Amino acid sequence: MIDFGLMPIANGFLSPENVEGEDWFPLAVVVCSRCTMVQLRDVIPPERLFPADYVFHSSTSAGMASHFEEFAHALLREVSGRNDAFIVEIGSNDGILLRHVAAAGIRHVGVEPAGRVADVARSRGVNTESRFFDSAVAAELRAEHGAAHVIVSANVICHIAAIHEVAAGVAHLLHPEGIFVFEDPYLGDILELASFDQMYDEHVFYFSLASVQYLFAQYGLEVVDVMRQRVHGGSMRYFLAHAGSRAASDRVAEMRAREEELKLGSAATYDTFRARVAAKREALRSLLERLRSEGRRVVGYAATSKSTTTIVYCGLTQEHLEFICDTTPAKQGKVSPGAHIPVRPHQAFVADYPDYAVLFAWNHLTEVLAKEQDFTQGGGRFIAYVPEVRTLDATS
Ligand code: DWN
Repeated sequence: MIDFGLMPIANGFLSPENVEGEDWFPLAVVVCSRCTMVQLRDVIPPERLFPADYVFHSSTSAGMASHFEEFAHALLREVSGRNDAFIVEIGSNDGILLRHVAAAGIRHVGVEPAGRVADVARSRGVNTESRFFDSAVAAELRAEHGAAHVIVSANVICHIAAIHEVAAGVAHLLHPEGIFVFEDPYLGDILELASFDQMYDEHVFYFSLASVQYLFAQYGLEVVDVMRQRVHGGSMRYFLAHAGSRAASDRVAEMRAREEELKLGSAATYDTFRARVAAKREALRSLLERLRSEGRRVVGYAATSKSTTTIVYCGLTQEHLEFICDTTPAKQGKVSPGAHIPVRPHQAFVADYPDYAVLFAWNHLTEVLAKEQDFTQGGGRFIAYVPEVRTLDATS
């Protein structure tokens, strides 16, 4: 579908003294002709991508904190009235969701392999096991705690190359009347927005309803509802249950009909996507080249995972971006993967506003614009590249 060539590890922020010998891996996304699953052609072992000191903390965005609070309360309503309720989260990160379940006194386990974020979750009262979820872990959890009434996962299932292990584990662990709810970036939105930067080593799968139905049906699980979500540039929340245990909402058939219109099985769909992505690369590069020739100061705003694909694919260097500001302490003082652009604290941005800031956290646009009014009202401009390359004015 699209071949980005070689890429460094998307979240592999490096100390400046360690840039020699950085590893590069092929990044190409392909489409299964049988089930239309869009997925990475080559995968990197998860231990390499999610080490103990993995740098992404879910709680870095206020918008995401309130999204997960609402999500947790919806799940709590699902189990209300059950005094034996048991909720499992796959990839619970720093406990952004499960802390609300813990606060409600509901039995729960978060399965989170990355040790540092798991410790943050524990400090918030979340029962956390630092392991990769698979069918063996599912069997152990069921033996120890009983079947789960809710299994939940957000922005995690699409990261797990061993997806059949996950599906088998969920089918085994899920209570006969239980619900498995997960959300991930939605292929329909990625194609519509040409958000090519969602494509990086951690995102193994780019789900559609069709591909999710095909996959989980092999394990006796059926999609009974879907809900579109605005987060992360457009996501889909899928609700699955043991086949025949719940009636499917009309939304499932409606969404399938919309996907037929998207022509996810047609090569022409991906040809269009590839052409739009290539045009965006040229537009972003030429805008930044022009600003450089005019002597404008430009920085990157947020050292997101997505920024690695954008920076490397578009051939951006410190000549284009003086630095990237980011609020995550573990990224500050490091350099970006591949291009080795310095990552500085947010204070570096505020202390000496640049003329322009490339918004790598475009999925948090509303939150960022609300908190950066001093920058925009002082004449500073954000540059966005999703859905198209453009300079945002102060009222965007
Ligand atoms: O799937 C994934 C998603 C959910 O989160 C992961 N594979 C990793 C991660 O992706 P990302 O890094 O692209 O996520 P975000 O939420 O778009 O960006 C987070 C980064 O942006 C953090 O380093 C913090 C930074 N940030 C910032 O510096 N200022 C974020 C916001 C909102 C800000 O105002």
